[in-house]
Amino acid sequence: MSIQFRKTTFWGVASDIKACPPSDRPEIVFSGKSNVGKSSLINALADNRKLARVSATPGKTRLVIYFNVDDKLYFADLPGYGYAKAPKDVKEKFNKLCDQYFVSGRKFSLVLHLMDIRHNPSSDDIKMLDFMNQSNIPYFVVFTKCDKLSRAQITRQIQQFSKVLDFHEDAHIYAVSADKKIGLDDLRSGIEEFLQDQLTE
Ligand SMILES: Nc1nc2c(ncn2[C@@H]2O[C@H](COP(=O)(O)OP(=O)(O)O)[C@@H](O)[C@H]2O)c(=O)[nH]1
Ligand SMILES: [Mg+2]
Repeated sequence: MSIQFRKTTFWGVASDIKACPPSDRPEIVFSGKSNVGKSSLINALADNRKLARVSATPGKTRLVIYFNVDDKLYFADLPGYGYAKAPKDVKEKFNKLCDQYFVSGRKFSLVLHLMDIRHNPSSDDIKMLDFMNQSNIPYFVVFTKCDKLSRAQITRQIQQFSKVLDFHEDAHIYAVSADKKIGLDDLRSGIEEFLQDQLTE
């Protein structure tokens, strides 16, 4: 069976955990700090520029946004953490929702943790990776905006990150560009393969 990523539609927004859709299919969570390229990656995977609103203003995504992928799985676009510009109370609300999501016992299949290939990991990235390692949460690491560097630089950055970050041995690592459509098929296949036993039809 294969997933038609092009058949991705907006499902809705959840302002708290109770408003999330029923856990009736595998859920893929997009995590990573604001502006790392979560919405752009969702659009790129779905090959639909208009799907998730891509925002140039950090911290605009305030809720969990759900997408229905081919009636087979959900994409969950989590509010990014580390909002440099958001007021403190807003920041706390985002973080609370984000935390709530991960400790709610809500079933999700896989986290795609996004990091900008050009930037050093933030302390939130390190915390998130530690948390997922300790909680046995399956995740892939997705380096974004790879159009900004040469192939050699990308390889060097990934080697460097792998030295300083504690990636789980099962965590696949991808280098993508939503803008230049680099690495998208690899990521789609990785998701499909990962979900093979969880998809019913
Ligand atoms: N050069 C480049 N810019 C990107 C890429 N993906 C996203 N961006 C830009 O990064 C900014 C934030 O993207 P967005 O998807 O809204 O990030 P989000 O906050 O994580 O959802 C926007 O200005 C995008 O155009 C990419 O692959 N390459
Ligand atoms: Mg976004």
